[in-house]
Amino acid sequence: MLQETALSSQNLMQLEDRYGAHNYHPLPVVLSRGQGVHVWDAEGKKYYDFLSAYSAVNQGHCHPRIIRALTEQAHRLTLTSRAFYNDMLGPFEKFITQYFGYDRALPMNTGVEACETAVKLCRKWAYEVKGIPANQAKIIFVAGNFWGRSLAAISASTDNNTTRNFGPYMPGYIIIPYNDLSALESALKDPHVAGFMVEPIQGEAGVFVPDDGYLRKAFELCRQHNALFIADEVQTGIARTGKLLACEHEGILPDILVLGKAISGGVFPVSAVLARDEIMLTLKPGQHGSTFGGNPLACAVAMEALQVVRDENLAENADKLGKIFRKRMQQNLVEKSTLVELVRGKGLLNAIVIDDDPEGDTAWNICLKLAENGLLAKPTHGNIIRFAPPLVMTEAQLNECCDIIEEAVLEFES
Ligand code: IF1
Repeated sequence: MLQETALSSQNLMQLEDRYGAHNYHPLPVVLSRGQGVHVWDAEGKKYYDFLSAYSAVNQGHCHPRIIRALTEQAHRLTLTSRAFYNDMLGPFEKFITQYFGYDRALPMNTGVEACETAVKLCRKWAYEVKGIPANQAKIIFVAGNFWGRSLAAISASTDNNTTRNFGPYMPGYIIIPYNDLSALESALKDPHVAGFMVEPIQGEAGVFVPDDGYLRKAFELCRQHNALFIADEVQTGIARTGKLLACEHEGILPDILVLGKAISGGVFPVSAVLARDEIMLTLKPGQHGSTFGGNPLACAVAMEALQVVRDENLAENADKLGKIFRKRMQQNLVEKSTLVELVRGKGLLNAIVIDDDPEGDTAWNICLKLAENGLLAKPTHGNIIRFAPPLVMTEAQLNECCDIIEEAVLEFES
């Protein structure tokens, strides 16, 4: 095994190509170390990370406090299953419910599992509390949503590449346009609707920020129609958008909150669903679970990772740096270059849109240039480049990164 670490980036990419499934198209960079806002490749070249593992490493790579919590717990107890109690789960559940203001938490592992848990909980509540007839419950989703790769998740997808040749799909879903309150209002008139699940800012779709007031009004419409408002904050949560939760920008607390990614600082897969008693207590023993969900290692890591977010004021930092980032991109790219159509986002979840077809390769080539110049970002949907650095970045670092981005993009100006 030791000799594997000595392989070149080229060799390592060949190994993945030869022995792995071809379900990804990564940038040709092989990472072997990370610390804070930086990662290093197999040859030792240093980069700023502007993806943060899709917002999982908000606290920065290998945060010393989180790694210490991980290793200390790993030496003591890692997994018991939920067949027995463990001495970390209760403290974690108390901690996370108080942290976010809910009655109860249900820990899972990945984001998709937590989202699916939310869908199951919503259906259970629909039958046992709202009184929808058996097997008739419907859940509303919006076009462009992304919540993972399971069959239940892709059944809600409107992206052909995600869904094609994986049918048949899960019934009981209604898909409406995003950021469209009248579509929501008419969909909610169906008395069999149990809930509405939404990302406060659509991540995978290309960092789409809805109109101010959309989430608040959607929440109120759900309340009026006795449907649950479910927020998928797997990507937007944990300080990414400049508040602990993106829903806080609109002063709402979702009926069901779904968290993943950065609740562990990206150290370990941890996800959770939070809800009030009335919803969560519809689940009885044997009706949901997971071997790894709520394991002591995950609990120790997540408590420390959430504490770091608070102690290091990461929400405030994301808010401050995000404003600087968008201002610079607006002034130095959108207004000066014909290539960049716009910049959008909240906090440190941002994207620029390149004036090119979605099939074009300008955004990809810009990302290759950025990598060469020491900054890692990834295009999405062909012509959108997402910029989401770890939230532990300093203002000086952010300005240096803006220099790198501006310089690289302007080279493509024809
Ligand atoms: C991949 C993008 C991000 C998510 C929201 C649930 C999940 C995700 C809002 C599921 C996951 C990922 C997964 C990752 C790529 C990615 C992504 F590229 F698709 F656009 F983040 F922006 N809800 N997002 O964004 O969480 O089960 O993956 O832990 O490679 O599929 P998971």
